[in-house]
Amino acid sequence: KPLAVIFDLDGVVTDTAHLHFLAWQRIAHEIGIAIDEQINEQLKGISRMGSLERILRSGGAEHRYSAQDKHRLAERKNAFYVASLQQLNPGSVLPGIAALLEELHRQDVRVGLASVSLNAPRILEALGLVEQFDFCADASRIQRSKPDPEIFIAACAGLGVAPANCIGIEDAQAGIESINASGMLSVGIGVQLLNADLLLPDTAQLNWPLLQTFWLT
Ligand code: B16
Ligand code: MG
Repeated sequence: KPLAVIFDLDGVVTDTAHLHFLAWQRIAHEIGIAIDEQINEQLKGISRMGSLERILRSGGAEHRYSAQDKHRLAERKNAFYVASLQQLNPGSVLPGIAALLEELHRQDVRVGLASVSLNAPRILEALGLVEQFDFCADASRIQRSKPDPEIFIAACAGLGVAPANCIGIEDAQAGIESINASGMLSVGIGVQLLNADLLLPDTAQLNWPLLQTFWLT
């Protein structure tokens, strides 16, 4: 029976969280809200508009902006963020990931992407990884963001593999909840995550023999 591994992007394949943070910090500064790396932790795996709402709430400013204002702020953040993506290159892939992707293909394990980022296609392009993914869930067609399982279920369906035969890899708590609710096995990257079926400190620990052992036990 076919098996698949489905990756989150930001925090698992590459570290774009810091670039998201710098772009949000610029927007927050412009509207007089101070944000720190701690709030950034809560924005991981959360959609663009969801992130803006949290930032506004943290500054007690959630009622100060109309829907149209919020739309403009989110677009402005994205323009800063997209400009910063020019820094990405194949060297920006996190440790262990490129080797794991190659090994999965050698083992005939299907490879999917479940990122809520609307910029995922251009990020994979910049990393030189487009060919390595058999199916990428289309974030623009996802109605409910992580922790809802929708995006991981869409990735399983696109790969043609039942969730019970898929492993999902995530660095965000919302992402682990999403994987668990989809019926897949969850691998968490980062020591503070709760409820992951397997927890690893960083991506350098990821390899096929380890995932295979985890799968079979
Ligand atoms: P965009 P992931 C997520 O990526 C990021 O973790 C999150 O911080 C970001 O707000 C979200 O993508 C949306 O990104 O503004 O580019 O559409 O972890 O799901 O790969
Ligand atoms: Mg992530």
